Amino acid sequence: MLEQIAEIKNLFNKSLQEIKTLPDLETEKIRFLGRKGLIATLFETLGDVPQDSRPVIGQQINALKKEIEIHFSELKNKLNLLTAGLQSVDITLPGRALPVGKRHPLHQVADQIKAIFSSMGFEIADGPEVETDYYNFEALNMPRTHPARDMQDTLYISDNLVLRTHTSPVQIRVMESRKPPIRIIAPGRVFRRDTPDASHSPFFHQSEGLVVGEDVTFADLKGVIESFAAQMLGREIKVRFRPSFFPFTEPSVEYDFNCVFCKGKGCRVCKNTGWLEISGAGMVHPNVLKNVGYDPGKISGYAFGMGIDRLAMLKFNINDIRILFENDLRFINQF
Ligand code: 2NM
Repeated sequence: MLEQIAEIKNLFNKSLQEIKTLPDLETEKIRFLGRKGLIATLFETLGDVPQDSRPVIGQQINALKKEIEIHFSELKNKLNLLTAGLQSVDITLPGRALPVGKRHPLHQVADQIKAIFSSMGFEIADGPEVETDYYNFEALNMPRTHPARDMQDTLYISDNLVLRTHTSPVQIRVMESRKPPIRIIAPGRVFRRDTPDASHSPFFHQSEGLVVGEDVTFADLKGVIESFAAQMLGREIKVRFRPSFFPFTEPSVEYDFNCVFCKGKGCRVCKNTGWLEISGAGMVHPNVLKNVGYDPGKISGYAFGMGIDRLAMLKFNINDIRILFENDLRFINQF
């Protein structure tokens, strides 16, 4: 009799391993606990057991019955959850990666410019894209007769309002609102009346810089531009300054970096000169300082421009400015 009990216990343990679905469970439940099931049969044979050992054997059969009932009941709960789809997820599997957007290449370059100048103590300034004639031209010593003010080059909103052609108006607004010392860069979108082609777009991005205070010199400007070039494009990049003219700076320069493609040896991109034109810079014109209420006898300053699109094109070897603005994912996903 004890052997029979042990055998049914074994059968039950095997059965537990094999039950995978609720119908399996029902079948097995009937096999063990049904009216004509294995446990019922055990109870029936209890009559053949000698009288004095019946209570002990009976207890053992009852204990096995309880055990089987508890296990079946637990298994039933588990299978119910599985069919409800709850624990059907294997929580040990690694999660599915969510598609995450990326910074546009222009933003990556703008972020880098901001980080480099921030590390040199510059603040980031911004201002409106629609500007008055005064902030975009007049305050910058660009008289009414200046060719840049021609309808051919500037997008006019009305007689007095333009889409800013540079971010210099931001610098004027900051100078008007504070006393020196000032050290800012003004990154942002600017607009020109141009027909798009590989090197022209009616809007593009600039980051101009401005430092004003007592004893600010042209040497400071050179040092800051050189440090920027080294951090942006590498230590080996040299900087060259050439005399130029802007109405808002005197003296004015244009500055070039060593060609990033041939490192100055000469190649197709730099037309064998070894140099790439970057932008312009200079000492802020005394008239501009006067316009914002500074005394040019006490205060001096330098300003510089830089094209964010142009730097992005150099950095990522892009030969057409228009693809920066088309938002074609086949292009953007490469960065
Ligand atoms: C350039 C080149 C040279 C410039 C000047 C000023 C201001 F407001 F201080 F007068 N802001 N930016 C400047 C000077 C910009 O871009 C090619």
